[in-house]
Amino acid sequence: MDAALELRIHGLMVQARVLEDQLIAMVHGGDGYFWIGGPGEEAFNVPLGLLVQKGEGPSFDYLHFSYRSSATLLAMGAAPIDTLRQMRATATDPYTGGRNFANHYARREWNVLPVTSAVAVQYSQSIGTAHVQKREGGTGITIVNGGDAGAAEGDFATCLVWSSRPGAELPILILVMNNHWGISTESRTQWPMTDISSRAGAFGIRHARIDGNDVAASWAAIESAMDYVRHERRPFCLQADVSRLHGHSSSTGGALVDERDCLKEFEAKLITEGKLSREDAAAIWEKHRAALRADLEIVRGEPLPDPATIHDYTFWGRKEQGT
Ligand SMILES: Cc1ncc(C[n+]2csc(CCOP(=O)(O)OP(=O)(O)O)c2C)c(N)n1
Repeated sequence: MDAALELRIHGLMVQARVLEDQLIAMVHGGDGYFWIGGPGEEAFNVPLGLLVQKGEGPSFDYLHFSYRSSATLLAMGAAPIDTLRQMRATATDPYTGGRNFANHYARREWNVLPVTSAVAVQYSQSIGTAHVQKREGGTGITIVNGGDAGAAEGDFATCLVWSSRPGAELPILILVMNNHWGISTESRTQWPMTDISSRAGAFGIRHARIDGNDVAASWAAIESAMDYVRHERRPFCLQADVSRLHGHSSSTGGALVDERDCLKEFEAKLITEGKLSREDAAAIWEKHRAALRADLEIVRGEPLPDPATIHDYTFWGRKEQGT
């Protein structure tokens, strides 16, 4: 990676981290109800977002994300204010109209399917878009990610089975973000293996495990796995070992915990290598903090959903409308 790309990644990582800090503060300050998000996954999630083939329809990548994918969305070009809107559950939330938790995105024009709170179901759903892409040809792929604990669900096994059928292999990049926890269950008490991606080996699926706290390792692994899935039209399973820097969610307090911090490490590396000065780094943090403070003021002035719309987008609402 050249220095310009590294600096771009650093800026997005800072923006993503500041956004998550702001979301946690919103919950503590009464501007939201529940936080769950991705601080500690930025070194992997930002490169992922920059490498996505973004657009609508099967020629582009379909994205089945988890609630910790905020940095990927930002790297794809999402506006941070929209995440604040979802946190405050305003009518202006473009993802769900104020109807779901923060970091539960959905964007049709970028093939971002709705994030669900029920863990791992995305692994089953991803088979559908990958089937379409297999049929259509082209270079669009399906990318699905989820956590280490969720990989124990049948949905993950379903994904391995359906993506590897001989002669009907699917173009899916299957990601497992291993933060070593499922709420309060330690990964080592759940899994006999430390590399969950190795389960894909039993299905003849290529797989790899990387240090997801390392930007360069993440970039290289994602680029090469994507290249394989795009052109061979076969699945690849990649595990990224990451941190969970503020615990599981606001349900466990949301306080900072003592784990490796990919952003601290990356920023220190850029400073040591003379690619970034301490002053410029501080200015980048402050720029994003100030922008988010201003965004929050805007969002505080926006309306909540009209109670009359409560049945919109529900099966009940469809019945009422006779459709
Ligand atoms: C099907 C289902 N079972 C249980 C839960 C409760 N739950 C929410 S998050 C979570 C932990 C998931 O851990 P992991 O898959 O490792 O992802 P992480 O949150 O650590 O990123 C659980 C058990 C749920 N949301 N959905």
